[in-house]
Amino acid sequence: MFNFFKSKKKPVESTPEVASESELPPEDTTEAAPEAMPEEVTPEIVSEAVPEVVSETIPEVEAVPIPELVNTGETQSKPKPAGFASKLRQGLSRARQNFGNQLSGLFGGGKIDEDLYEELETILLTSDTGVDATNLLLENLRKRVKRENLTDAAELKVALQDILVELLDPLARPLDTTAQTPFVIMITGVNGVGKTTSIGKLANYFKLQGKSVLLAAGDTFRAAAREQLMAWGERNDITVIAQESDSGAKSDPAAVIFDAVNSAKARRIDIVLADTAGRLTTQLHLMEEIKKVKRVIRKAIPDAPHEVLLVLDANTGQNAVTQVKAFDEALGVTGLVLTKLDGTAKGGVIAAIAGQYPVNPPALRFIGVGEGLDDLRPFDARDFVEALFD
Ligand SMILES: Nc1nc2c(ncn2[C@@H]2O[C@H](COP(=O)(O)OP(=O)(O)OP(=O)(O)O)[C@@H](O)[C@H]2O)c(=O)[nH]1
Ligand SMILES: [Mg+2]
Repeated sequence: MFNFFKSKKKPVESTPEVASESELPPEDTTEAAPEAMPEEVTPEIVSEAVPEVVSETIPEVEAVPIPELVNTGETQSKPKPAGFASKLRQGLSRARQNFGNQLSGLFGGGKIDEDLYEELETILLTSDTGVDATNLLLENLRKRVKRENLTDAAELKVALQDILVELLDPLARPLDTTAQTPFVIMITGVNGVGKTTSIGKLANYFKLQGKSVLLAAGDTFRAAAREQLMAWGERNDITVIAQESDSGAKSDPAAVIFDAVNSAKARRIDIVLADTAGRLTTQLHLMEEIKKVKRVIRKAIPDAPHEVLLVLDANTGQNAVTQVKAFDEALGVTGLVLTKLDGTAKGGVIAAIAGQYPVNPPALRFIGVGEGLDDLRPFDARDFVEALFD
């Protein structure tokens, strides 16, 4: 289950409601107790009056015009799709050129035989679809060919599209943020996958729905991470809770996020988006740290975080599947965000994830197709497949 809430930034933060670690209730007995919060950790509310914006880590965010359709050599007889459908098409142009063009070669005509299935298998595997999903897709395609007495390869395109939609549709479960206030979303994932950027885009997404949003700068590890999030806060005109930059102390991400959640509670903010530092699943101490963050959030709100969003980079191929398993084991992932689909020529990674979970697949909440504020949207299986090849 996933939910999000956003809050509008108040003009000037006069009274930061900062909860120090001394206010933390005792740990649950069911889980390992987190280490005591360091004394120095006193996150503060950083209002939009943020002095500096670290521009080199942040892409320029400007008015987002509807992008032109990329000419991929396909005949564009259909009217130009509007809004995100257009962005999605444009974002997936590399994957479409690669995957779609190979398929059109295959489905150009001729008879359906073993050679064709073999060639399709190769195309799927080299598009990051993974062995399980590829086998499943081929099996379902064969069944359909038999059931519908298809004989011409040209008829396979629509059949494959339908079968892919069937595979991906169970992942398309949108995030409902309405049941709790504040709705606390913890963002996690390996280094550089697009966590912080996705938070900026999500803040914009929720704000456009009229929700109030607050950001928690829980990446206290990487240099400039705080400034990067503050810049997104500034762009979205929302409050960011962060540790003082000049404290010099090694801060505790759990304490920062704990304070942010309490602040959101006090101010009746709809959605808290908590950033965390990137970490490899093999860095066991960092995986322990992120578990602690989750436990400490529960001290502020017992059923929070309401959503644990794992961000995945579409370019990582099969590694994405491994990441889902490892983060889920550590944290109980409730939703996925797949970023950088615009940068990949493959795009089969969603199917690979679906192929791993024939029952109860993880929910793919959002996909990212660019660096702009408006480049992240809820996942829709049919739109995705049609943008991938048509
Ligand atoms: N093309 C493209 N770039 C993206 C997308 N999402 C994020 N990026 C870029 O990926 C880079 C890393 O993004 P961050 O948001 O800093 O990633 P992160 O996971 O927070 O990184 P760490 O905090 O260092 O672990 C930045 O240059 C982003 O602009 C996307 O959907 N498409
Ligand atoms: Mg980050």
